[in-house]
Amino acid sequence: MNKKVNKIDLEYIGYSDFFENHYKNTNAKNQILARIISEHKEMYIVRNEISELSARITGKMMFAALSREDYPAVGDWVLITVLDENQAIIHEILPRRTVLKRKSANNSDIQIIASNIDIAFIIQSPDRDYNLNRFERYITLAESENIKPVIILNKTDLISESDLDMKLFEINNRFKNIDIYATSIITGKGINDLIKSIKRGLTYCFLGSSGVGKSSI
Ligand SMILES: Nc1nc2c(ncn2[C@@H]2O[C@H](COP(=O)(O)OP(=O)(O)OP(=O)(O)O)[C@@H](O)[C@H]2O)c(=O)[nH]1
Ligand SMILES: [Mg+2]
Repeated sequence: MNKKVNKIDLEYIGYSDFFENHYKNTNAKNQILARIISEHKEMYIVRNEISELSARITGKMMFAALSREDYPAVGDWVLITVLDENQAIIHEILPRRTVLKRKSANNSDIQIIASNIDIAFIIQSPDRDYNLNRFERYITLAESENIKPVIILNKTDLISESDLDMKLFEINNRFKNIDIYATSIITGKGINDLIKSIKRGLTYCFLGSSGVGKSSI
């Protein structure tokens, strides 16, 4: 699984003083830093300066875990030891700077959507349950965690100029200090502006219903 990756600095994938201050206080002998980039059944993919590895948590961590929040989540900075060129062991999760959570389907446990996010792109499209209250719920979720919300109205090719103007007016009017991008992957509208807004070293996520264009963008 050791995917060939370019050597990078940890800052490039979001490492900052916040994590460094915690890292300094761990007694991490022989353990190195990595970031969780995806989660599979009891297995994680972690990334550091030089590689991507599959990783599992230690038995100790598993037995000590009281809830979902004690397990690694996508976005976490963790301390690992490397077993071989493909595998690593996760020993510890550094404190999370921000956490996006939701109640799981059966309402009994908290699910972590992602951690250590700086900016949330909150995306809707006119053909998929477009609704200002939905923007509001996601904005509240982000802001409650000190994550900066940014609105994307995608698939602008599906509506007329005047309908678009009206929607942008009502979004602007309701969410006064929030940046808004009107995009279309068909015409390319707004995509360059969106890309230009993205800053190296910050972590972004997309929040929105199925089919609004998160993967496409
Ligand atoms: N007309 C139009 N279609 C779009 C646009 N962006 C995405 N689509 C289409 O909308 C459909 C859904 O897009 P996805 O990117 O898969 O949506 P998603 O938000 O990732 O959906 P989930 O992964 O199910 O959450 C696809 O068929 C895309 O081609 C757009 O700007 N205009
Ligand atoms: Mg998708």
